[in-house]
Order: sequence, then structure tokens, then C-alpha cells
Amino acid sequence: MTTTVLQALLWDVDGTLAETERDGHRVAFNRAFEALGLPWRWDEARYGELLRVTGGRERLMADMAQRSDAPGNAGEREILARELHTIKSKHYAELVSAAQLPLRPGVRELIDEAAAAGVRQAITTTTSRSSMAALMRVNLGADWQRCFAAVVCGEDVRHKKPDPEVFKQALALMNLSPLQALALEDSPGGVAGARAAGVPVVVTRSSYFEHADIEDAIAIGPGLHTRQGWQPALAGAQGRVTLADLQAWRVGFESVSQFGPLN
Ligand code: XBP
Ligand code: MG
Repeated sequence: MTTTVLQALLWDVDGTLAETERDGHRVAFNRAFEALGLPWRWDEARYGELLRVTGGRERLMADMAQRSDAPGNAGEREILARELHTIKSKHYAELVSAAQLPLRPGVRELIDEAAAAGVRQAITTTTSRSSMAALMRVNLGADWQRCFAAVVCGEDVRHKKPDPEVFKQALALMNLSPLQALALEDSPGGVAGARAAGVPVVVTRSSYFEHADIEDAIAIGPGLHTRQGWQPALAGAQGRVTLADLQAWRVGFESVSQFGPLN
């Protein structure tokens, strides 16, 4: 059985690169409600429920569909959701620019290691380009795009995760087959999307999806900063998750893969 070298990492943003939801997106949505004089506020628990809906505008629509004080007409709700989302995105960019949302530990190290090893990297996210770029700029610098061969965001696809479109588009841009890549994700929707595209997935648990049922990952653990608490287990207690670990998980996956050998 032959195993190819890992050729690309496909990075999810929210929850995987950074813990953006509770103190970033959620706060920005609430500021947008406030800016338009709406009494609506999403507390942490409600926002956790709403995370089942991917995409900020879609999330607003889902919430409004359940409110008696939202516009009754679907067209009016759509207009309001767009207006709120524009305001929300500005507030989100302000929040991340104030450096309140750092990358998760171990992320920067793996990005740098992959870049040095010639493993290509892509952003595969549901989030809007402006919000993603604000986060990347503040954490990786103005030339953050140098690290990424492809960047596919919410507005680039017709169907957001759990649809596989974002992953398929990134693979097409890099001219890679699914099994030459590995996705890094935190949510059931993200895992479902990557798997539907045929891409193996490693999951780093984020705060909102700490206890979520996730079945289809080749490895799952608490974060890239630690070798402890991973399934399958990693040898050695000290240090972070490395490219070699990702490659080893892929080899293990290959031996039990329902996708067939990596090629
Ligand atoms: C992230 C999301 C996003 C953000 C909000 O999902 O669901 O909708 O919460 O972003 P994933 P926008 O991590 O799977 O990509 O408001 O910019 O849509
Ligand atoms: Mg995510």
C-alpha cells in the first residue's frame, strides 16, 4: 500500500483557527441589534443553539423566524438580516482588530511548520471574507495571504457548510484530489462538509462544540497545542501536534479507510 505525502491543509476559521464565536461574532451581532434599536440580544446559550445554522445572515433569519416581534414578511426579514449583518461585520472587524481574539495555541506553529515544509494551505470557511481577513491580518500580519494558496469564504459558495462546496472549490483551486488534503475543523457541520467532499478531517474541539457528537474524523482532540487527550493517542506527553502527527493519522486512516488508498 502506498501513502502519499500530505500536500495541503484546509483550515476552518471560526472555532479552529481562533475561538471567535462567543466573544467575537456573538458580541458583534448584539452590537448590531443595539445599533438598530432592537431589543434582541443573544446570550451564550442561545447563540450555542443558533450555531447549528451556519452563516451569520442565515443565523439571523433563523432567529427571526422564531420571533413574534420580527417583521412578518419574509422579504422584510431578509432586508433586515442584510442590514444587521453589514453592521455586525463592522463591529466584528473592530473587535478582532483590538486583538481580543488570538489564534488558538498551536495553530501558528503548525501554519509555520507547514509553510516551511512546502505543504500548501487553504482557508475553507463559512464566514464572510471581511471578517476572516480582519482576524488573519491582526494575527498573521498584513501579508497573511502569503501562507495560503487558496482562500474560500462564505460569499464564494452557493451553499455553505455542511455542504461540501467550500472544500471542493479549494481543492479545485489547488488542483488537488480530496485524499491529498487534510481538513482541520471544530464543528459537526464542518466535518460533514469535508467528509462529503471526500477530505479526511482532524477535529480540534472548540468551546461551543466540546461535547458535540462527531463521528467521522480521523483524529479528535482538545487542541493543536497539546499531545494529550487525542484519539487516536499520540506518543509522548510533551509538545504540540505536528505535521508528522497529521501524516501518521492519515496512514492509520488509510488502513481502515472506506475511501480506499490515498493517491
Ligand atoms: C462559522 C460560522 C460563521 C460565523 C459568522 O462556521 O458559522 O457563520 O459564525 O460569520 P465555520 P459571518 O467555522 O464552520 O466556517 O457572520 O461572517 O457569516
Ligand atoms: Mg468552525
